[in-house]
Parts: sequence; C-alpha cells; structure tokens
Amino acid sequence: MKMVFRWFGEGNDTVTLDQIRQIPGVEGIVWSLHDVPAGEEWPMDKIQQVKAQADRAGLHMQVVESVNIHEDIKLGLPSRDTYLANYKKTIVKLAQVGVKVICYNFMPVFDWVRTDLHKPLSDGSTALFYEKSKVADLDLFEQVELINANPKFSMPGWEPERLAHLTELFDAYKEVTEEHLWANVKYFLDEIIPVAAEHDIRMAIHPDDPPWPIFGLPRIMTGQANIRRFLALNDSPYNGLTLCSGSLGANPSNDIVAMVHEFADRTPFAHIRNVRVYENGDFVETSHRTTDGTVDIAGIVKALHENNYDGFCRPDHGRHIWDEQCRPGYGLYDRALGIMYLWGLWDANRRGIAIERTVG
Ligand code: DNO
Repeated sequence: MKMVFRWFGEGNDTVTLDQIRQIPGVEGIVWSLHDVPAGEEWPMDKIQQVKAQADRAGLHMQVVESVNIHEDIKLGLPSRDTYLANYKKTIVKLAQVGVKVICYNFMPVFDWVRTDLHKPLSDGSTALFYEKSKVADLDLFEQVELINANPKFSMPGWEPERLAHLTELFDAYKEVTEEHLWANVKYFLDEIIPVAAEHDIRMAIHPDDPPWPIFGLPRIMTGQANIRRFLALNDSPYNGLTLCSGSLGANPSNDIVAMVHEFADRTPFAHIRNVRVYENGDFVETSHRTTDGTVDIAGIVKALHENNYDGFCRPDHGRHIWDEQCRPGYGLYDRALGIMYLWGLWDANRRGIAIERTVG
C-alpha cells in the first residue's frame, strides 16, 4: 500500500507540502491543475511547476485527481471528440512527469454533494453532512449563490464555469438516461484507454458520491454490479477503479469488503474514510476509525492486505478538529490521524493480528 495525500496546490490549500511530508509513510501528493477548465489540454509549464514543488518537498506526484471530463463527453455530443483529443494530449504530458494513475469521475454536472459542510458533532468538531430529504427540495440556485459569495476556495465539482451554466446543463441532461451514460462512458473508455495503456497510466474512475441519482440526473457508478459492468466495458488493466469507501459506504447495502476482493487487481487507487449512515438515509462523515462509523474500515484494510494491495491509498475527508480552518473535509489533522489508523491496521495485518469487527 503506497500512501499519498491530496494537495490542492499553492494558494489553494491551507496544508503545506512541508506538513505533508511529516506525516508518517506519505510518499507523494495527489494533485490536479484546479484552474484549468474541464476539457482543456493541460499546459506543460503548469504541470512542471507542480513537479518542481513536489520535488523540492521530496514527494512524488504519481497520482492525479482529477483530470475532469467535459460535460459534452458525458452527454455524448459530437463536440466530445475535441475534448477527447485534449484529454489524450494531457495524458501524454502527465506520463512525461511520471504520473501513473489518473482518477476521474463520470457524474453529470456535479461532483460530490453535501447539504452541510460544517455540521457540529458531539465532540465539538464539525464535518460534512448529507441530509437526504434536503436534497430532494434543495434550491440549487440558492446554493450556487452561496458558493459564489465565498470564492476563497473553489470546490471540486462546483467550479464557477460549471455553475454559471447550470440551467443549460440541466436542459441538456433532460433526455439523458442511465443507458445513455453507459454508452457515453464506453465511448470515452475506448478512446482513452489505449492511450493510457501506451503511456503506462492507469485510469481509475471514482464512484458517485452519494451513490444514487440526484436532482433527477442519472448516476451509474453506484455499487458492485455496476462497477463490474463498468470494468467489463473495456477489459484492459488500465481501465480501473478508485475504490472510495466513503462514497460507496453511504449506501449501507454496498459490501465494500466484497468489492475489494472482487476488484483488487483493477484498483490502482483507494480512498479510505468512514461515514455514519442513519436510518433515514442521512449520513455524516466521521473519523476514520471503524467504531466511529458504519463502514468496516478494518475489514477493508484486511481485505486489501489479503489481496497484497500495492496500489496507492489516501485518507479521505476528515472532520475539522482542533479549530483548524481548512477546505471542507480536507484539513491536515484529522486526515493525518486517519493515516495513522490505516497504518495501524495495515501493520497489524502484516503481523497476523486479528481485529474483531466492532462497528459502533
Ligand atoms: C471528494 C473527492 C471527489 C473526487 C472526484 C474524482 O472529495 O473524492 O471530488 O476527487 O470525484 O474525480
């Protein structure tokens, strides 16, 4: 298991590279060019800039999250070929600086969705929260205004250029069903995977978060059967999965341990975090510890170990603790604690120490 840590870039993150390299066992950053709009070719000078920063800190940059996919590709519009050509050029450039994995998602319009970014928890910390009933009648346009009013950090998936076109995007998706999305993702894979394979970069799709359709938009990366179908669309080892325990875990019927066993060799990247799911379908993000949530983190790490997992792994969203002011979900402290829990589990497995399932 190769530990990495997400970093949003100079001026776009409260966490520094010097802090990251002091977290035990972290070898590299998970990065992106957040200011390049989806669909555009990444400029080499900006890529080199991140490389120089990572080199200086003694961290590698083998994992990119994400090279975002232009909506026209998801919609299957004729203009997709231009954006696919740009995507391929970006892959070639990323290979030149040693990138090995590209994480991306295929969610229409939005990336991850929460209803509260700072839900107070009983221990005095705050965390990301999803209130199921609220999404049903959430005023999207009000949300967009809220985000635009606080432009300090751009939220992944809520980029200004995307939000500016919300109405048009919703119109464009009116007739798009899940089956259209399947056909469009296959078209994407058949174009991109041969280029990724030629340049030894493993593509790793991220599950939908939450793993069900929202705002009437289709979502397909939602559970084990669909992941199986996705991987079979293009059977290359370069067509892989980002196994995100928190995204998939928001649906309690997802058996993530079983998914690790089934998909381990097609999983170049794992995001590991916990959530607590309530009976009404709401969920809150918790510490990484198994007993704090409803996801069997200990079981997942055990399954990764049993499958000799040698892919990349990062802790995922953490709570905001010790008064840290940070990007929602992406503070230093709770994610660093998460890493130490993951290492603890990993080392226990290496020594053959059995860990009972104790979900709180
Ligand atoms: C949320 C992240 C996602 C992820 C993308 C991958 O914190 O896990 O935004 O980066 O869905 O493209």
